[in-house]
Amino acid sequence: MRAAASVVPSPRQAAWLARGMFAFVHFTVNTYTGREWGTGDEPESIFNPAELDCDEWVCAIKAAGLRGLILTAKHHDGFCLWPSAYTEHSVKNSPWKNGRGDVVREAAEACRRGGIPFGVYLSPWDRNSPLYGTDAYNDYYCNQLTELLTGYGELFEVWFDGACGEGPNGRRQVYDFDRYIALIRRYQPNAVIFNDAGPDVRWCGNEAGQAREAEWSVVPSELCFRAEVQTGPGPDADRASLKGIYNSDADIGTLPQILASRALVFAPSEFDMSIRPGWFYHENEAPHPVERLMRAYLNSVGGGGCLNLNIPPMPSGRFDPRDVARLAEFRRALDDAFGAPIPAAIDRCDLSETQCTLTLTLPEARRVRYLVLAEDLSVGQRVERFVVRNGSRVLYRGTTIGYRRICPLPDGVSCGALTVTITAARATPAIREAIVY
Ligand code: FUL
Repeated sequence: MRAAASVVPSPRQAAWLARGMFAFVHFTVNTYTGREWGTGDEPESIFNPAELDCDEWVCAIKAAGLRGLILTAKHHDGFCLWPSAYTEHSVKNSPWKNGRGDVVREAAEACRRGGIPFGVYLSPWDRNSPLYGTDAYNDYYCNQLTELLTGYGELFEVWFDGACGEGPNGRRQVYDFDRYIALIRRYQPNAVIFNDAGPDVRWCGNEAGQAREAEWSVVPSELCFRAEVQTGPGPDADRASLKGIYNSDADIGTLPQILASRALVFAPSEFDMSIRPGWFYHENEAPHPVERLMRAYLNSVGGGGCLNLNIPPMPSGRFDPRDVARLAEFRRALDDAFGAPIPAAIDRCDLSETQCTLTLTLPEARRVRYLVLAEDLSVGQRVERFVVRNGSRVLYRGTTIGYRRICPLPDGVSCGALTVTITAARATPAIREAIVY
């Protein structure tokens, strides 16, 4: 338990957590065919974003409060949005800018101008490369990764899709993730790496912005086996086996698992979802209502992870005005909810080594909507259970806090004081923030 309570984020993970939310941009030949997964034999001639304006992307993204952009430099269809030297299947053989365009460069530069960090998605699954399914494909992939890691300035995240389907010759590939990761550490030591198995950031397990009840950032190494091990085996490790545990399981990082694990790692959740039903642009799809985006925010950022919200460009290369309007509306909803904290005096009373009560006294009785709690993760994630009350009325019951927990309070509740009682923790709770809205 003590060991579990002292597993901590790396500096790059801590910086990533502080980002809160950022944008995904899914763009490739699918934008022109209407598919979600390209087949790999799309002609390069269909890619022609005549009105591409990445400054407009960045502007819409920033207006929503998103702090970063991850571009699909290559999706499963294998088409490269930059003129890779290792394939002909790229922008260089498209009519766009007479084959002299580079979407990755334009996006990276627009991010730099706009002051937000840039990241890349490079699909390991490649339905175009004739090398796919052979050892030579890993060289090909590493060459492309190196082009991206060395040619476009600093990257804040590299996104490894776990999808592993068949290539053009019907074969599957054994991905050499250790080699890919070593390249990233060498050229972009500050970038976090997203993958099902870590090392830095794990998939939340769904594409709907849904958090589990307890969203631990401290998880068994059996789940994120590429992350750095920080403890020895739990007391039940010899009797139990966590083989087969996966990101979409309901239970991740709870006590029985911690006790049964071989070792623990720090790997927070990334919640990837699209503003629309599809990851790629389809004209007949509409953006989700703002309530759905808010719900995803409360679950993800409010569940101790980061939200990665996809906005797919249209064939012209621009964002759909409906998406831009929805992003602005999302920002207004966030400002309305979290724009004005109510100053509160905080009193802490320790009940035992692992239990305490925080009393938050407001200047006067006010209508409150949210309580936001945060742990000091530099000493480890500790809180397992807590309850929020106004007098004797229970307003919220929670499990983990982690980097941040947003507690929505019952509609219209008015109070002059709130108490937060931490009823179970793995060590003395270290609360960094308790803010009322
Ligand atoms: C999945 C892919 O298959 C989807 O097309 C999309 O890129 C999503 C973010 O990841 O694994």
